[in-house]
Amino acid sequence: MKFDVLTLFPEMFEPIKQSIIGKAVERELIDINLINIRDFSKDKHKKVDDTPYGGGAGMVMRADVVYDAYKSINSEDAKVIYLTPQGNVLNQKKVENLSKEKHLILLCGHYEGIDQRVIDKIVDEEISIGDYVLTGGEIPAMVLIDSVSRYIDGVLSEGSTSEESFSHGILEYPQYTRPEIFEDMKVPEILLSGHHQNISKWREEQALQNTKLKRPDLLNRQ
Ligand code: 58G
Repeated sequence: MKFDVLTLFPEMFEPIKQSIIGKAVERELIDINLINIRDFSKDKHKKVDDTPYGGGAGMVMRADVVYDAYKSINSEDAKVIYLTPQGNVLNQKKVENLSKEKHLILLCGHYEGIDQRVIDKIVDEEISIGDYVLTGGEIPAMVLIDSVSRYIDGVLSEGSTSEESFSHGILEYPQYTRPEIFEDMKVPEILLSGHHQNISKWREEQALQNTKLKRPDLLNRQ
């Protein structure tokens, strides 16, 4: 999977080069290419934004600069996504479907957003990571890269995405590891029994109870 990211702040993507995603990049399972939109400003002051037509607060990213940055990418067979609070809200099903694409171009806005004309011209889908406003699309882009990359073959250990929370539409069962006793609290006896059938049954019950308690809304969905 290739991710091209159009952003004014490529340095913001340093954290995603850590841990599991960093390893996946090293192993060439995924490729994350950062394009600095500012490099495409023709202005001597490298300006990328301007005041909104019609008035109002803040600055708007210029259509021509964003378009020139986009045109520097080979976008054949790429899906272009604009991260915006106005987009379709991301969920696990959507993440799984996006992981089937070969090439995603992620457009990150800042300030009051991007001139609508370039959005209309190049964007295939608008996606939001939840109903709140952020200062930029960079964190949502990282959320998308992280969640989608987990579905790329080889990124996680075998079975990690099919077994997990949300793939069955309910929450996870609780996990325990050593020590067997922590601050007077014992690990549930059944997990030490070695009886795999009973353990599976217990975990299913725990997952269902957990969901009823914490996210009852997930159980009333079709
Ligand atoms: C209104 C406000 C429209 C994604 C800001 C457009 C991006 C939240 C999300 C914007 C974002 C989300 C400018 C800053 C998009 C632009 C960006 N905020 N919920 N902010 O996924």
